[in-house]
Amino acid sequence: SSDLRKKLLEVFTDKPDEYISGQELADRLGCSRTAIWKHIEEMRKDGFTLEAVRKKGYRITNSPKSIIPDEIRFGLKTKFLGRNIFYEETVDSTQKIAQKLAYEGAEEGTIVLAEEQIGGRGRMDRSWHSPKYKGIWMSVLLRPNIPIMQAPQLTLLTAVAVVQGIEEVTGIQAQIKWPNDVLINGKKVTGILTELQADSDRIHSLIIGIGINVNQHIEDYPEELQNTATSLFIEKKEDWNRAVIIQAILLKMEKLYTIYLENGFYPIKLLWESYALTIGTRITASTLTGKIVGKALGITDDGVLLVEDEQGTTHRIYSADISVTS
Ligand code: BTX
Repeated sequence: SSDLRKKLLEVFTDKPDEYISGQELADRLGCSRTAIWKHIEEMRKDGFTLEAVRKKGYRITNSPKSIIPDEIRFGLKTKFLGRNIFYEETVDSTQKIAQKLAYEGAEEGTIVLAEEQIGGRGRMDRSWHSPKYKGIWMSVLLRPNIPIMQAPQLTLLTAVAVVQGIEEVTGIQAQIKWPNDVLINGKKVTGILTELQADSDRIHSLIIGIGINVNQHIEDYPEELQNTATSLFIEKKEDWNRAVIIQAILLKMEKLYTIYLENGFYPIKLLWESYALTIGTRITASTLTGKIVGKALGITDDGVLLVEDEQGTTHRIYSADISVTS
């Protein structure tokens, strides 16, 4: 069926601005008009926009290289996550836009999407490479009624949703490196950055930034990232429809978030640990105050990483860069 898709696209590419009748498509592809109709519907689901005009035929008016809001809305199964979408082609950082929207009272579940970020941000003032049309650069606004201390739990929850969404769409099994990296074969495919606004000790809004490398080729990365970063394309040599991945992740995230609000962090924690690369292995945690080498035991309910050193002492790690030691 991907062969048929290819042929269909060739026919449409040959006559880019013309309508092509169902009969002509059927003749060129050697199949029935019903089969053509089925494939046209499939293309629509994959994010193509097709015009169908009686007596004239079909014409493609938009291909799925963009992630315009309608492309996300069409097929989105969530109740509130991603129901309110802000989209711009080029932005400084989707985080900044989401912060402004949050401040102005935007509803929970609002998302901000861009095709390209000029000033994409990571943690601790690091930058996030966000080239045009190649990835998912998204900020999600949540308003959970939880104490500030629990905010890291939502970062962990998001990592689980990303792993599940990627697996559902691509079949690729990604892993999580504490606290917020999603890796495939040891290379970074996703980074997550959580920022919050709070009064006294309650969270007012939580802005979860998710950067997913989707269709980059290795040469799309600056040299210094070529050995540490990967993309879904690089892993499977296939171009992916970003809208479908966004939809899958939003649905997973909404389900997990609902479980979280009803049952607390424990069920999320179990899932997180099942995807975690570092649990049970020997790691080096580089913190601001020094290095701790030992076995990663798991995470606490606050999302704190527990590491047992050679002497048998357990350390609580709040913030660090982790590398796997063998
Ligand atoms: P982090 O601080 O864990 O990772 C940032 C580091 O990762 C960089 O210093 C660099 O070494 C490496 N890096 C930069 N870009 C990429 C990339 N595309 N792929 C792999 N590695 C890279 C992770 O921070 C959090 C990133 C969140 C990005 C999202 S995108 C939507 C939202 N808007 C925004 O500005 N940030 C978030």
